[in-house]
Amino acid sequence: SNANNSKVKRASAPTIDVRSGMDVESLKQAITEHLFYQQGRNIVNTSLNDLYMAVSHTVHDRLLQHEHKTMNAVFDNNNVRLVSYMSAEFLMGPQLGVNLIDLNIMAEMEQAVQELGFSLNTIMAQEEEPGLGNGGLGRLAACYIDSMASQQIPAIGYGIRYEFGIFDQVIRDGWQVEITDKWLRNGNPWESARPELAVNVKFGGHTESYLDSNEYLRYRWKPDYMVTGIPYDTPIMGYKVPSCNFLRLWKSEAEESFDFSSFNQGDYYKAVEYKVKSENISKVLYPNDEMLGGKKLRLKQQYFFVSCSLQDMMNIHLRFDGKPQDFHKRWAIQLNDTHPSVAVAELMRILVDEYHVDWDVAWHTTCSTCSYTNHTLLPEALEKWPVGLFAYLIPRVLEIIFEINYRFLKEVSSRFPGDNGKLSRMSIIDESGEKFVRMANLACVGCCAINGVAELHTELLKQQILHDWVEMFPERFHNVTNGVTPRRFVVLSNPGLSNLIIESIGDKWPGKLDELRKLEPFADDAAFREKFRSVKLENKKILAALIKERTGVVVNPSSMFDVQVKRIHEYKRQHLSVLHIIALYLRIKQNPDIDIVPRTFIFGGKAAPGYFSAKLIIKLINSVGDVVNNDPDVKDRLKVVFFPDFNVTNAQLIYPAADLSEQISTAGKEASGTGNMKFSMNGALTIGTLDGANVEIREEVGNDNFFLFGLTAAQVEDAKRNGYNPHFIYDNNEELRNVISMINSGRFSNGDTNLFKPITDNLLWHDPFMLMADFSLYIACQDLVAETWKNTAEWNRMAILNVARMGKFSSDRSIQDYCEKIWKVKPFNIRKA
Ligand code: AZC
Repeated sequence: SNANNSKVKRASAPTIDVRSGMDVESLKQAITEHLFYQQGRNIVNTSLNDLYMAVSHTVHDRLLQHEHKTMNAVFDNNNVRLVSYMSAEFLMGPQLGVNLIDLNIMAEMEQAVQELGFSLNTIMAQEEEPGLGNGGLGRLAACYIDSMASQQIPAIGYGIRYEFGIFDQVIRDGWQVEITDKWLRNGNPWESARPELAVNVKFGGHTESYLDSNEYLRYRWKPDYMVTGIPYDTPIMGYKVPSCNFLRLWKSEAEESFDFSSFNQGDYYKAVEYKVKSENISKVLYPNDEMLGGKKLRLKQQYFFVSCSLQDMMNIHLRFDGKPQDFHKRWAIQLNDTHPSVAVAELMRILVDEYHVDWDVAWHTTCSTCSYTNHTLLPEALEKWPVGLFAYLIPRVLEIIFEINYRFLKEVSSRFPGDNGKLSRMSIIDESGEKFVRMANLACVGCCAINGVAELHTELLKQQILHDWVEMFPERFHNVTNGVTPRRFVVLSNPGLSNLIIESIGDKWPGKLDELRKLEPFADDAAFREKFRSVKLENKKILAALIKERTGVVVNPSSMFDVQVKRIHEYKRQHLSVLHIIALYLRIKQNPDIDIVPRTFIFGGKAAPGYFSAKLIIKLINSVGDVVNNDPDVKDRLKVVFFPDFNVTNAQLIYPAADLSEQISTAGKEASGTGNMKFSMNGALTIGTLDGANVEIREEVGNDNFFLFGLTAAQVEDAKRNGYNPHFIYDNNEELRNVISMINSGRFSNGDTNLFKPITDNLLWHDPFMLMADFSLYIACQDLVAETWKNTAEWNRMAILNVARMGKFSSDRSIQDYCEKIWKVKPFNIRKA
């Protein structure tokens, strides 16, 4: 009755709540106050960045309220198992937009900002994204912490607060140039430092044994020096639920700012050097994707963040009144690839050395806590570290690894007597030459679950690199197919499509993506198809303007946008698409009046700074673009664009504007791919091989709605076994010969016939990724794509069906799989707690 009365009577202004109010007036007031009290500015003299900071702080306040309530509810409940997602990379992307969506205040904030005289889009564009990851692996971690919050799974993401994230890419004269990513330069409104939760990590020195008060033989580590880890927390809000988790990233600092002994001896430089050395650990993200570094600093980073995180988790566990050996009842750790796999040994060290838990009990605890996700079959990505480096940096951890290995190999010999091959393959130590610690083996020994990231990938893992492990521990193996968050990659990135879907089937789908099935009937509705087409066209116009601004190239928004964006790598075969472009160009040159579907080829992606071939592929794309884009015979029917600095911010503008998604890796090489999912969700059709998650995407959308080509993984292996001869294929395919000759003629390199030789020679004489074998199949499939494009109704029908059938690829589903198969964790509803 009271509520009824207030409805009728409320004539006066609503009460303003600056810290948590979600209405327009409260938001306006909060922004104005933050602007003044944190940035020292007024609305009339504010810079765009100050305004961005004030808006973000306003949102951050609201997140903190939810985080506080969530953590109180979780910590009040002694039976909750938490997930610890450990990852050296979190490719977060900009935070403001998704947080507004999760809090469900996008419209209110838009209005608040507008009434203050600004535009929310401009403010959002001001954000410098935290690019703390390389590619798929780091972005997956970001999608998963989003979905864990949305599924109300209590979880902490643990990683490194790199001062410099992935480099910014600029293109000069067609070549990639790397620029330092100073993402923190204008301040980061989303994080809070928690110096009171700092922990110390040991490095160097030696170990010694001693007898404890019960006369037990124990070991202790006398380090050379210690480094302090300071945690920085970022709230991770669930989508339209009250749960809010957080990401905890560690920054390294010197344990004391001065080493007084050195200082007293007059060696001031040495004292400061120690400070620099400590701070260097979290300085910069290594930019290698799918390539092991072998660098000392990289191993220090790994051990640093793993040790900080485990100590922090133990502190939390003890605060719950847990016993050290019950650690696994409190925590489920997911190791994102082998980068954090030293956790297996470090957790043993903490339990055995610091809490004096018996080895066997500690081993049970450790194995029950940890699980490992593998992300690649590429042999060059399997991490191994020289034993000498381990001994030098973390001697006690190496001793523990030796002990784990000794006990494990005894078990292998008793299970497979006389099988020495197995022993040497499964040993954590590679003793075939210089000795190495094999991180994947350490992970497989110490984890109760091991998973691949797509069905095909998991099968190939079991058949190939982890075959011995399946024989030993079949029950440990699982598949969890990757997923992506539709909040960021549809709702935020593609408002036009989102609104169209909401008009048609309601607004439940972003949190329950299977609902998209209800769109299926609309594929046959001409009026809907027309609206769908016009949303896509609007997105393409936005991207076209951006392309003009960033590259100077003018593209036609009604041409087919044929897009390949991902890290540049030979196995991903960006150069296969280049061969196709040149084939089309040749067709035009041979017959300028040929009827050809206008296409805009858009590439984007970074190459590892030391990866020569990948950088040359970037140069090739730009060089082909220079010729094709400016040849009057082409009459603007083909355009080639290299969109510089592909990152999450740019990705959000590219996926919604794509017509065709290129997923053309050599079958068996791409573990899953996740860009493939983002494209389909935004209504692009895929041209792809039977690789990674493409297989499952095709299964879901239907064979007729997917352009398949190329050898299968099994055929690739067969061809290799039977002596693959790329030159033979070249000799027998005229179009292919003409394409390669055109490159070698210097046509794309101002007459320089050597520039691209490394690429063409490699294709003709080695071709490890089988471009020659797939060339004619790819061209034929692209011709079919062009034919289909001519039938607009049919194309859009297929595209709508793609959107409608993408439910499986929400990261919410992936997280549900992890919870059921691996973590044995259930959603924790804080309202009911
Ligand atoms: C990637 C895989 O290449 C990609 O196929 C997969 O989708 C993604 O992980 C997420 O599982 N691997 C990496 O990015 N690997 C590294 C070391 O960066």
